[in-house]
Amino acid sequence: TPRVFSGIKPSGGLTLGNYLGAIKRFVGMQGQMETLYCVVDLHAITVWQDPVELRHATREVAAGYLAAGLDPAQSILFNQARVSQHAELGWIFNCVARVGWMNRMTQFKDKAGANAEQVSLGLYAYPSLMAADILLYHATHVPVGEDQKQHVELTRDIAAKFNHDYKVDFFPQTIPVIDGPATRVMNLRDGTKKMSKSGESDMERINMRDDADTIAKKFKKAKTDPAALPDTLDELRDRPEARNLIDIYAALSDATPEAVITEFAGAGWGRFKPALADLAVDRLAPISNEMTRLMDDPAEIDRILTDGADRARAIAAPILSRTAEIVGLLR
Ligand code: AQP
Repeated sequence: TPRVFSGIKPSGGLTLGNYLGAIKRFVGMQGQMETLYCVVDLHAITVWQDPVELRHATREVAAGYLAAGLDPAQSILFNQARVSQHAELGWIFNCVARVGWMNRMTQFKDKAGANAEQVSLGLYAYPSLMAADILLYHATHVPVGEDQKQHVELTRDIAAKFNHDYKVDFFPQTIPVIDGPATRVMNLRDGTKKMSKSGESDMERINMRDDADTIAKKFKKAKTDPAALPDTLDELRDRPEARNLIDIYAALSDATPEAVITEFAGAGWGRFKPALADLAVDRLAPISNEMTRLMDDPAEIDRILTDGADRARAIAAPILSRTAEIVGLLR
């Protein structure tokens, strides 16, 4: 049976990249298949987090899920640390995955940079825990942004190697679901880097909870090139910043980038950027306001997450038990 799993790290405030690349698409899959959406706090601590801020960010990601339209009656919403089976299966997968596989992960190289000896062992093993997150539920579909494609492919490799090593047909081959115009929302100041929660400058990103003035200012200051908007998508090949703003407009308005180009044919950035800001405010403000309302009652968020964790555990526990049995662990 098809089953969807995905998650977001509570490593800061949610960005427009998280919204378009993940949450908006999570909502679209709800009701079509069984859906589990996790706040992956164990992944967040691969980089040091202030404990008070981590608790806040965990609840805030959950608030973002709820405010954007995820419904606890239709989806299982929970945080990873409440379901201990994630860490347990993660360890088993650390023993299945190969060091050479981890060495090929481009996200690790990007995040560690020249500092690879000093980052946590957890950051290095992150993709193996992510494989556990997915396979603990035998999830078949994982909606993610383009940046996570390599990790989902690694998940498939781990499943295949486990099945091969233990001569079983136990873990499924998961499909990464990467579609739509904004699977890789780029940094507003550098169109060759992705927009990240923890990027250096706040001007690089739109946060889901930015107010209207901030959103307008950030788009106004967003890097572009001197040329006007193009007539065809082809012209955008070497203009990553321009391409990014058009893709964002397309994703927010559920249109194709081609339709956006037609709509703004001949216009300059002076007309396009304010229109983009208005559109972003129109889409984000209701979600942001609802997040603020939800965050006033953290006990209610915790109740939803605890209930979701109980339901997630009911699926995870038998799969972990069976995995341990296959491996030969006495429990
Ligand atoms: N810029 C983006 N464009 C499209 N999708 C994105 N996602 C993240 N950034 C973009 C998608 O959001 C989901 C959750 O990602 P995550 O928060 O778990 O991890 P990340 O990709 O490492 O996100 P950040 O924002 O870059 O966090 P930091 O800065 O803390 O490392 C994923 O599906 C991801 O594809």
